[in-house]
Amino acid sequence: MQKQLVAVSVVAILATGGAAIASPGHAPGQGHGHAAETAYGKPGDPKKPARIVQVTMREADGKMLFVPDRIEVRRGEQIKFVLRNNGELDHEIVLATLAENLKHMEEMKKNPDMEHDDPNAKRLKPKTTGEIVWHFTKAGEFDFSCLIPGHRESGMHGVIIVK
Ligand SMILES: [Cu+2]
Repeated sequence: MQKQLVAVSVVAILATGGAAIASPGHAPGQGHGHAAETAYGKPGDPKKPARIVQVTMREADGKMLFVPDRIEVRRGEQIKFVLRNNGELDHEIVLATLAENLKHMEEMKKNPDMEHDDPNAKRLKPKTTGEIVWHFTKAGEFDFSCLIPGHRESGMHGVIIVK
């Protein structure tokens, strides 16, 4: 019985350690005390009301784009981005500050298979849909981009204005 208890607590410690390692390592702006808060807000709560904003990803005439590419938000508003990839290629959306996304884009060039499973990002295969719920707690101008190498440069970015 005693032995079993020890085994259980070791497992618990390992599980906790694993979770810490699995937390987003390449999401700048995090880790300022409150874990999830960033310069552009924080992950939303799906149980709370959210305004739906549909964003479509696609390619057109050698360009790649988000429709719309300009989204206005009131500070404090929670947005549910309803995402659809209408293109022929994989695409992703990464919400961040412009500086962070530009830096991240360079990292992606070195490591193109980097997968984004963070609350501020979603990667979609062609003809699939997804969602991001984000709570915009801070005013400012932020960026959303597809950081798959070559895509942002082909036009795949937009601006979120939080007033
Ligand atoms: Cu893309």
